[in-house]
Amino acid sequence: MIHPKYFELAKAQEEFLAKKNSKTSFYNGIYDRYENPVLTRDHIPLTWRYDLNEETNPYFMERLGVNAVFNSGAIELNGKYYLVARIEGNDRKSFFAVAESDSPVDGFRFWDYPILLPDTCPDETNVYDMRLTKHEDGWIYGVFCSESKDKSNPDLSAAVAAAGIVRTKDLKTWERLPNLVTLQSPQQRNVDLLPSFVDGKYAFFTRPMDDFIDTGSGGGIGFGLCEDITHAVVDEEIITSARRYHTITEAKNGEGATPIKTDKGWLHIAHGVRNTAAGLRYVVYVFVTDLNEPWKVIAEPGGFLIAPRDWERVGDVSNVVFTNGAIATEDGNLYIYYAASDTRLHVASTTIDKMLDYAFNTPADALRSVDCVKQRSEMIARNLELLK
Ligand code: M1P
Repeated sequence: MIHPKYFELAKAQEEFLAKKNSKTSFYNGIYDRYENPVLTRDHIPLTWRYDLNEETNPYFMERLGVNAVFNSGAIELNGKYYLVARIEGNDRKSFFAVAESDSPVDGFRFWDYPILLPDTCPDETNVYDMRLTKHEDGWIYGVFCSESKDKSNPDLSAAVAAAGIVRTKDLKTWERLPNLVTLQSPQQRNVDLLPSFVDGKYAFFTRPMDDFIDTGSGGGIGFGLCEDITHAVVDEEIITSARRYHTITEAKNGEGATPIKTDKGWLHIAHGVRNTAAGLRYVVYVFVTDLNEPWKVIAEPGGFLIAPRDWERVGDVSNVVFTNGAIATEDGNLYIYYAASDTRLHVASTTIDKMLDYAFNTPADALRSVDCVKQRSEMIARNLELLK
């Protein structure tokens, strides 16, 4: 017998999932924010959380709760929008699941089951933050963080982060490939695979790290090539977008959404981290790299694109916005899926044209207060002249 409470909760969830989303009054001319998150733990099917059987679950308790739904890879396929979300159970283990919608801003529903990855890494404890790449070789790749206990370190919390790689044609059947090996860097997180070959090779944007949390000598976002994706080895990483003192990327600098090819270069929507008395603060920022030499930054506007605002600031890991997925549609629209405080997933909408204008015409970080004041005063002077 199905517990009667199920029908009550199912009706309420149905109403919640049917809610339309709309733009907020937030304005900066660059992108729009939306009222409702596109994915939350309330989007998780009841069948994933409750045992529906009244005999085995007389109190209708959540048996396998879900804590958060956040950092999601994103892709458009055959006119539908798909998010491969990071779902974190109450047990702190993350896993992936596909949510599908006809709209980029609302209506996302999870498929019946989460993704069961092939179990090829016996030491792997946790997986998260999948980036999806529609590669020119015909596969859709998913690159994610594969986390294991660092057995060489007696510290109970010591862990090792590596880039796991899977591939699929339909988001249903996933082939697991060996984890990426980066010969110069002991740990990796936030790795993105470029959709195009570079010199006939697979091109990765990496985030070299000495340690699981601290990037240490890792200088920012790296770039490296590999011949064989089925045994991916990057011999050499060069730094693309560097971490810099007293900027939004001082503590960490990591790739976000899979780079988007535009007429003017590869558009990167990445994240930067700085340290504060209240802990690490994560923001989303933009840079563009050369189409033919994608390791070369050709535009990097100063400061952040998206920083946590209002209720986005509060969650499991507060003061964080993070993206690992964006969808550029054929008609030039761009949807950036950004998670707030490791708890829920929001969307911002803009266009490729606006992002390129933002990237190429917003002043770069002048790096020193005095130069930032000069930069601002020059614009003020031009404006005051216009207003005369
Ligand atoms: O908690 C904030 C983010 O921390 C990590 O990102 P990074 O490697 O840049 O520090 C990731 O665990 C990410 O999932 C998380 O949102």
